[in-house]
Amino acid sequence: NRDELTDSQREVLDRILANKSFAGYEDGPRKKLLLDDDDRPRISLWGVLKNLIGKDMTKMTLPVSFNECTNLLQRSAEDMEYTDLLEKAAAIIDDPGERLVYIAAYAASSYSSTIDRIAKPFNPLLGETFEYSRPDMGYRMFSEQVSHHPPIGALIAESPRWEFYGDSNVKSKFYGRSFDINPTGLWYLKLRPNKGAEVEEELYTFRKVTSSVVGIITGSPTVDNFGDMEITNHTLGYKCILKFKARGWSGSHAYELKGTVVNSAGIPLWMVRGKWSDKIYAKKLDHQTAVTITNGMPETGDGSTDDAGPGSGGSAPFVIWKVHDRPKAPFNLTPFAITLNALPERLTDWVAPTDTRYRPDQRAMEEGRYDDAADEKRRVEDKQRAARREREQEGIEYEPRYFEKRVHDVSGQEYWAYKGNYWPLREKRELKDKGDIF
Ligand code: CLR
Repeated sequence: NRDELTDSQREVLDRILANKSFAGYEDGPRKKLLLDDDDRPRISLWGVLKNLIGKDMTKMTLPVSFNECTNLLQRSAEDMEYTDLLEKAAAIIDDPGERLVYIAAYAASSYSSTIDRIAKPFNPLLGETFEYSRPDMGYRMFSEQVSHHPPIGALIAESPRWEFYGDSNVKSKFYGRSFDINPTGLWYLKLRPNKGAEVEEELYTFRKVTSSVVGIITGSPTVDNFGDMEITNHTLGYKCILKFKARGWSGSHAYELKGTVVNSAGIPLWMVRGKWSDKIYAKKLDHQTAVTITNGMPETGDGSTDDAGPGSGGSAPFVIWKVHDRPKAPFNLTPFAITLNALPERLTDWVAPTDTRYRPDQRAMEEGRYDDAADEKRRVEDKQRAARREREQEGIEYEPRYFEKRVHDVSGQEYWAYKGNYWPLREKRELKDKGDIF
């Protein structure tokens, strides 16, 4: 309901609609792939990786059977799966501490999609783009590969109540025992709470934790996600330190996370606890519990791991996030990931020629044509190299089409800012000649 929106929320809604950002998406999200089963040949990871110790992912040429049918731009787009948490935080949560609890759950939720996905996403080509609109959820998202070495994908998602932007500057290295992936970019989240909130707009930032493929030598590879994530509300000074525990030797700490929300004075107000694979709980701390905090982490005392536990005070824990069901699917994709690469007839009128949906190698992979996928992958990568050589010969410096480097006025850090030009070009159907990379 437009009347219920604040001025700034309404402004965004009007811009999204004026650009006809939902045109082409009328058929609704795709429910299944063409394939019922991926039937990829099973190869020993260690057998292939043992000669590649010390290398990063971009310098490994692996057989396509190590790939899944997505790419890194689409893996970043998977951050949109649980944006209902952002909607909720902005629309109905008045307490800024509790809002941060929802933002923390959102930041953790994207890791649920890493389970059983031991496969290499395709590397986006320089200048490749990926758009994704969800009329049913009220947002539009756009991303572009802005650098090839190092691989950097910039992304912006816009909705009346929130805006999410940043870049995934992925550093990876194979250490022999484990394969570590560090997305080093800073992510920004603008939240526009509903009428009546003490602020019109809040800015949050956070960095992703380390993802790591472990169990390679033993033949039971698993993705683990671990490290500390600091989520900051720059507008009100609240902070949440969210600790992702490493699986450990026995796997006894698998998926666990816990964190505390503190206000600008450092007083702990909320506790977050749970598993990024399953459920996350929140618990409001009372004054009593706040005092017993030791080195920043509240102790519940009962040692429980899969719920927040009764704790020693404050109100009862409640579930704020629960993972979506995951029926068996090719490449172990989540139902959300399945929706990403769909190219219904009516969408072809709108998307850029550089959109991932037109990538022939990924399309072949998705349809189980693995030899075609390998051939096409080689062809588009050759084309990318040829374009780079041509630029070098002519002394042309590559400039991304839709994002540019700027210094952020709040974080003071360099980031990739959306130039604002993709959706208007799309609206006027002027994308047809914008790039030939496949
Ligand atoms: C994790 C969630 C983040 C974004 C992100 C970036 C890079 C992804 C990572 C996620 C998950 C694990 C990942 C990684 C790139 C490579 C790695 C997909 C999605 C896979 C598992 C490495 C496979 C190694 C091969 C040798 C098989 O928000």
